[in-house]
Amino acid sequence: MNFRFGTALTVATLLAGACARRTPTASVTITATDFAFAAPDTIPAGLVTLRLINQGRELHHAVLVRLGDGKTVADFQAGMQQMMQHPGPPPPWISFPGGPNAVDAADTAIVTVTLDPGQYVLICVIPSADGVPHVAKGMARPLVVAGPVSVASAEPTTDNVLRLSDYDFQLQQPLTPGAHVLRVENAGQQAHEVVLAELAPGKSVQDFVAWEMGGEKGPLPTGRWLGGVTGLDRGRHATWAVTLPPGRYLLLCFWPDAHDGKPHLVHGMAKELTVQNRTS
Ligand SMILES: [Cu+2]
Repeated sequence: MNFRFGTALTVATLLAGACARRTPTASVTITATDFAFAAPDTIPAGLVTLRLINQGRELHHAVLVRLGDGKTVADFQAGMQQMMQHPGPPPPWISFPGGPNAVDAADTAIVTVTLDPGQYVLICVIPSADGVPHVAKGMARPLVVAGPVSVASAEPTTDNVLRLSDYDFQLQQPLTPGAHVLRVENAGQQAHEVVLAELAPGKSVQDFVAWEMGGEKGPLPTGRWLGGVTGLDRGRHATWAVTLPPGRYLLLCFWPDAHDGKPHLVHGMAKELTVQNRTS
């Protein structure tokens, strides 16, 4: 009894000591519905964990867009109009620090990113069955990231690294079933994203690429969508927490190519992988 009490006290003291040395990472909840975001108006700069809760019926994600100095939300909307008429890379005055990628209804996507102070917009560019991206149905919400940057937060501990390049996904080690925290690095020249989708039974990566190239018609060749990291500029990294049941999955990047405007998944950023217990 006394021993246990003493142990608990020691652990509590150690935890208190550890917490006192660093500022805890800020945590922000973003709720997606069909078709709106609920989120705080202002969040602190620095390391922040973003939890996207999908309370809608459709697939949603939260792309974080940072607007260049002097640019307004109205400028951004005009830029989006332009992009919808002429698909291609986004305007040069916006940047992408990463955000929580697509999850199904009732699921949550969790990423930790470093945000510089500035004016941001949260958008969902996933299209509905009518082909209209959710951003055009109301899924755009301004967000102010206010300084100063808190310096003491520690990055989450990770157990694997996913490297994005032009045009590939490289895992440091194979993914196993269970809970993981991945460091996602963009080592390419262009911005990239990663989203993980379960393959529907009997479907392959070729079926997915064919579906995308065919204008996204007919049923998706996928099952559950399990999040990832939305648009991430070159040289940046984010941390992605995901729990994986065993199965067959796709890693995908839909980012429009700087040269031909096609989604990166047709250039090789569609990778099939099997998540299974390692046999010893
Ligand atoms: Cu890409």
